[in-house]
This record gives sequence, structure tokens and C-alpha cells, in this order.
Amino acid sequence: MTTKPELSISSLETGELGLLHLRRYWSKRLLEVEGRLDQESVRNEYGLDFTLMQGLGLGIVEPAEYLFHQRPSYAEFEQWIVQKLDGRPERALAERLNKMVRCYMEQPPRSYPIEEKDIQEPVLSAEDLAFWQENGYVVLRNAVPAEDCRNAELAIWDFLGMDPQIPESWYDGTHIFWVPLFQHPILNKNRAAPRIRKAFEQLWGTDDLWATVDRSSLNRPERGGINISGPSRLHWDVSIALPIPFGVHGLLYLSDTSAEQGAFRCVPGFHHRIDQWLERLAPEQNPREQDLESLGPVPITGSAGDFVLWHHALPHGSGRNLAHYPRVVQYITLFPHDHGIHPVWK
Ligand SMILES: O=C(O)CCC(=O)C(=O)O
Repeated sequence: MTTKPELSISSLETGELGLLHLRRYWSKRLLEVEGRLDQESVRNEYGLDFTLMQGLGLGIVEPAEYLFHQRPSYAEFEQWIVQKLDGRPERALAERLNKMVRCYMEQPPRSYPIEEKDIQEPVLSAEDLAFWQENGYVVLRNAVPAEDCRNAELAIWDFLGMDPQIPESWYDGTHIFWVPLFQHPILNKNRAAPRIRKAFEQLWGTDDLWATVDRSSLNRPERGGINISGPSRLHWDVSIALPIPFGVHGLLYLSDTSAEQGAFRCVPGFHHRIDQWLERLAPEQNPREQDLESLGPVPITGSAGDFVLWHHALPHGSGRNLAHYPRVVQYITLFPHDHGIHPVWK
């Protein structure tokens, strides 16, 4: 039986799982479904909702869909979480999440990247960091063991009901590009890969990071001249209202990826010039609808196990796969709970 929530529920109210903010999150989503959520009044909580869902290991897609379609009671929502995670969140995780919620509510956000933090046992060299500074992207080689990539790739094939050896099976069903497989032990293992964590720590300048539980993608070779390569149009995933706060995104190649195999593409160095570029546009020109291809995107190739990190101010997108084998990718981003979010979407 669905109860009518009130947004009078504070972040400090908990339920059976003892998690701060979770009840308020549930309440907000249900009010949203009914069109009764005052979005403006909760705008500054977006990062908190996001971190809580990612930190729990759920991601943001599945809980929102479940709440939207089922409109459960709070007790039912907690039970759903336990079932999704194959058990209650461990005590140490629950304590870390509760600490994060208090920090989010009580302390001002830090400014990133934090320069002075001394990261032990770095994985990105001084040359890598100089390359990152100049180009806004960098590739961490051998971020994940080959076996873990292979197993993740197989989990994705299995989820899609396709056979990597039988190209006909790649085009049988409804698959386009994205793979909405979130919960899987091997995907979780990759999300916790120590070298990936360390690279993000170096770029953000902190080890207080949370990992996203994001989808994967399988970018098939084009057939019959039809472009089926997902987000091949260059774009940004963040607001490009100025100033754009610092942010890093990442993807893990699960299969070897050549330039013509639908590799990730981005415009190197554009984070240094996006401000001037935006300022030169006339007010009626939508930046997202400009000819971003003319900015000079380059394909970033990699072997299975290589990890691409990019500054979110770079226009980016997948390439068209003109080769013979799909490009398989897992998206993984690590972020601090108080990373900047521009209040205006542009
Ligand atoms: O998969 C890719 O190469 C691009 C992914 C992308 O555009 C995105 O994550 O926003």
C-alpha cells in the first residue's frame, strides 16, 4: 500500500537500514511522479542524491525506474535495495555514507582539483599528468587485468543474448548501443579496480571518492551503411553554463579498439578554450547544435584493459564502427560527493 509522502521528511530520518537521506530521496521521487515536487527547493541536493545512490552500489537509473513504476512504501523500497544488493549494505559502507550525508549538509563544497594532496603510489606519471593538463584526457594502460576485461565482456554478451563468434546474432534483437546491465560481480570488480581508483585520486587530488554504477555499451560494426554507433554526435554530459566546474569521466575498453572500430572521440584541449568559444557564439546560437565536428575530434584507441579519462568540458562521443568486431566498453567514473554542479543547465 503506497503512503502519501510529504517533503517534510528530513535527511536525518532513517528506516530499517539506518541510512541518512534515503527516506527523503524516496519521498522526493514519489512526489516527482505525482508532479508535486518543488524542484527548485531541492536543486542543491542533486549531488547528495547522486552520491547516495552510486555509493550504495545501485546507480541512479534502476532506483528511479523502480520508484517511478512501483511507487512502493518506504519499507518496500528498503527491501528492494537489499534484494538488489544481495544483502544489507555493510556496516562500514553505511557509516561512510552517513558521514558523507552529514558532510554534504554541514560543510561547504571543496574546490577541485585539490592541488596539494600527496597521492601515494601514483599510476599516472609526470608525463601523463602533463599530457592531461594540455589535452584534457589521458589513457591509463593496463588499468584492469585482461581476464577481468574478458569476463566483463562475456557478461555483457550473455546479458544481450548474443554470441561474439556469430555476427548474425549481433543484429538479431533490439540492441542499439547502451547495455543496461548494472549489477554484476565482474562489473563491480572493475569499478573497484585499484589502478582506476588511483588515477581518479590523482586527478581530483583526493582519495575521498565514490564510484558510479553506470551502464556499458556495445558498439557494433555498421551494417548496410546505417550508422548505429550510439552517441556518435559530439556532446557534453554536463551543463556548459560558465564557469564549468572541474569534472572527470572515464571508460574502460573491454575489447581491443582501433581508430575505425568506433573508438571514443574527443576534442583535445578544448577545456582550455571552451569559455572563449562560448562567448563568441551569438545569444540565439545553441552551443550543442553547432558543428562540433569542425573542432577537430580525435579517436582514442586502446587495448582491452586500457582506461580513458577525460575532462567533462571536452566535446566527446563514440566513433562509427567501420571494422569487423564490436567495441565493448564499461563506463566508470569516480567522484567526490561535493563535486561542483552548475545550478543552471545549458
Ligand atoms: O562510448 C563512447 O565512446 C562515448 C560515450 C559518451 O558519449 C558518453 O559517455 O557520454
